[in-house]
Amino acid sequence: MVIEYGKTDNERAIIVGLARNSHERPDTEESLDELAELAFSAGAEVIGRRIQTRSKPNPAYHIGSGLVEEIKQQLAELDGNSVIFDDTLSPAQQRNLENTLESKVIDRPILILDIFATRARTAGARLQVELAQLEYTLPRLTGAWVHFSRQYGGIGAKGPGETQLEIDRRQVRAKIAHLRDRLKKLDRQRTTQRKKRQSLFKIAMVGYTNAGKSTLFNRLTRAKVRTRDMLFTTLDSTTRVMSSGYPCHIVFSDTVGFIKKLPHQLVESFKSTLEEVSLADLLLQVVDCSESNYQERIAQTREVLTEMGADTIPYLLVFNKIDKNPDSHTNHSDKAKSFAISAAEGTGMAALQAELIAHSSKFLAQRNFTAKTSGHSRR
Ligand SMILES: Nc1nc2c(ncn2[C@@H]2O[C@H](COP(=O)(O)OP(=O)(O)OP(=O)(O)O)[C@@H](O)[C@H]2O)c(=O)[nH]1
Ligand SMILES: [Mg+2]
Repeated sequence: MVIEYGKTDNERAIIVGLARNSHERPDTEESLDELAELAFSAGAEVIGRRIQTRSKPNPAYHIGSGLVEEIKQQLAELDGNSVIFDDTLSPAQQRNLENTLESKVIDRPILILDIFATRARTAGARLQVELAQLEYTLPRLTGAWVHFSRQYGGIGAKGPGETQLEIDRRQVRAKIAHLRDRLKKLDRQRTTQRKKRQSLFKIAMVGYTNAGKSTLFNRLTRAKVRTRDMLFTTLDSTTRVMSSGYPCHIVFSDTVGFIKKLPHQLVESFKSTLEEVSLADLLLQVVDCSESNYQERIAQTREVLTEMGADTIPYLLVFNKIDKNPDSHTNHSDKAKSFAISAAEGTGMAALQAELIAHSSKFLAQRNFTAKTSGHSRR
């Protein structure tokens, strides 16, 4: 992946992951690769990585206290100033680590929130990110955390809004209520638009970030949504209605991608953006099959869909980027129908579109049947 964020905000970080046993180590390695990519996207330079195998996280420090000391030394030797953990830290763990390491301590959720904050462009996305950041920060508003996060700045201290994160809990709660209120107003507009589309067949792209959802969306609708080789290019939803070549009008939606350990505050505050997904009649689950761990990513996407209550919506697995990896798409254990395509080159699109036509015909027949029968029952 080409990462564009060369500038580093002077953030020099050691990244840290835990494996429960030796079998889990390769997974932790992969997860740390992704964490490094996230760190780089957020403007940090990764100067070291550590993995510890232990059956249970240490309640005080997440990792063992011996490793904490080693990391402290390594930070001093390499002139590092922050440590990024792959797992969510409890407020107490974060506080203890910052006090002992005397440096900034970040976890994966705060890193993801930070990237969202940098990428948010539209009013809706900015409000939603700010809300998620405040929800995440609220339980962490202790003297020590505020002291460190304010002292160090950089990752974890960025916000899309015009105001700085307030340090007083009461003020934060009031701000949360205010943001919810503003979001509700925005939602009303979205709801009106959605109502107009209620009776149409709705298809939404879902999947891991950078899988090629927007590229597929553009190919299906001839839209020009921004696509890039970087994490979280799309943060808002785009919708296009198509009829040419289909038996009825189809509403296609492109929206924000998922990632492993997506902070639940983000899922919660992006609820309205993600309604394009939860209200869809069919999901196209886009999978980048050129990634070695694409199987795991299928499962992680399904997990987020379950969290959103969208796991019962029918879906097709769309294995994308077959131009990079022509064979791997056949290896999957999922029961859903699958298609192998290259959204970039247009390969395999005919079979996928034939399936969409079949689904929309079925939808149309069902809608007509329902209209007829409910008409009879009224008489
Ligand atoms: N080789 C190849 N690259 C592709 C294909 N489809 C998409 N890409 C590239 O993959 C990168 C990500 O594509 P996007 O469409 O932006 O992915 P996305 O899933 O919308 O990503 P986010 O919005 O960041 O979640 C871009 O650089 C695309 O050009 C494909 O079929 N083959
Ligand atoms: Mg996209």
